[in-house]
Amino acid sequence: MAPMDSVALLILLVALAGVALVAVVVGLVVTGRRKPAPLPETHSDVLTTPPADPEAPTELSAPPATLEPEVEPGVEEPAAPVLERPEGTASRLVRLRQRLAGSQGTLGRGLLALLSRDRLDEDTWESIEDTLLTADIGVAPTQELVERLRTRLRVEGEGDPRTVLREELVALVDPDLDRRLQVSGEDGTPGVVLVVGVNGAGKTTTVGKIARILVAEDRSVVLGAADTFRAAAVEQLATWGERVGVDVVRGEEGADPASVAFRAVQSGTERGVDTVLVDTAGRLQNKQGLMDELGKVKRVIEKQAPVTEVLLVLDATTGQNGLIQARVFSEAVAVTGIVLTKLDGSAKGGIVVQVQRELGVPVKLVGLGEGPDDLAPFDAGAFVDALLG
Ligand SMILES: Nc1nc2c(ncn2[C@@H]2O[C@H](COP(=O)(O)OP(=O)(O)O)[C@@H](O)[C@H]2O)c(=O)[nH]1
Ligand SMILES: [Mg+2]
Repeated sequence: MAPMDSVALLILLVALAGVALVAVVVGLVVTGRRKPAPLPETHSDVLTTPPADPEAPTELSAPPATLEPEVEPGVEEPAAPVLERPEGTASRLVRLRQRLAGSQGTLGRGLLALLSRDRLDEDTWESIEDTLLTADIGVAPTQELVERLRTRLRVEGEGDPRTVLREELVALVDPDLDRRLQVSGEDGTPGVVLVVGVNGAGKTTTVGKIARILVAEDRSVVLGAADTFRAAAVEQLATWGERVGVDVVRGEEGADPASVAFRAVQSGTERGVDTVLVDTAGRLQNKQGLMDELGKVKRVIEKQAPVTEVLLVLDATTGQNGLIQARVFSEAVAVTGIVLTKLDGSAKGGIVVQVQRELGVPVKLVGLGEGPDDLAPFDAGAFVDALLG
């Protein structure tokens, strides 16, 4: 090879290397830069009353777009998560009502078929009673309902069984209960929602789902991972938070749950967020232990801000067992609302009636699936319409 050729080849190689380097750097910058997070849709306040002070300047009240850490061009970083946009209220409700009708429809259809028979004889009334009991409505409410239906359909001879059944079921579920979630605080403190219930009921999932709804309504949220019993529980909550850009206050595995709850509310208060959601452990070792632990969590939180809502999460598929557990929890801490989860996997929607009676507290939310947006506010009329199809 002639010397001139070698020089030319060298120059060519250097040039190629330069082009490759530039390409790599540009590639890094481009892939490192994330799409701006979509702004959450704003929605009617299905769940909530307006935030206490929407003007309060806070880190978290800014739209999620600003929550993304800045990326220095060319500096390698693990791919940052793109914030999810929680589903809007309108489509969520349409979707979840269909799912509710899917899981509970057989109950309503069964009742309607029985009530539409030409002759409402004793056998038919017995079948109606069985159908109601199977759906976990409970003995006393079943008897009341059957009595009312008998009177109206047989004695008074009212015409349309569907209309009568609808009215009586709605009355049983009680449309007058206040089912709004208290997610706002007063006097500059955040609303504090404490979530309790046995292991596996769906507490952590529900906290995550509520956070998404609040984010979709442009509210600022902090999560407290006060289930310090298992490290996995903290990670599970952290994942829910990360997906929508909500910060999670956590402690070491085995840390005092009350101290984590305290720090979460402290952090939320300092930042002026709208709502702090506190997840708890569901160990039901014994009643005294549970009372001590939950009582302490609540007391410690209330050194800073009142707990505005205590939600008891109850798995709808657990029937009587779930009710017994619910009673224990409601004795340990003053429950203000019930979240009935896994209604998608159970035809026993009648548990709504029973648990409200047992605890004297309204069902405020229902879980209808494992998806991140499968949580709906409970509404008596909509619920009964889903039953009746
Ligand atoms: N099908 C269904 N599964 C649910 C629902 N809510 C929670 N789960 C599931 O129940 C399991 C336990 O939930 P988790 O939130 O960890 O319960 P925790 O122990 O009370 O915190 C998880 O696999 C959830 O996906 C629901 O409404 N429907
Ligand atoms: Mg949990």
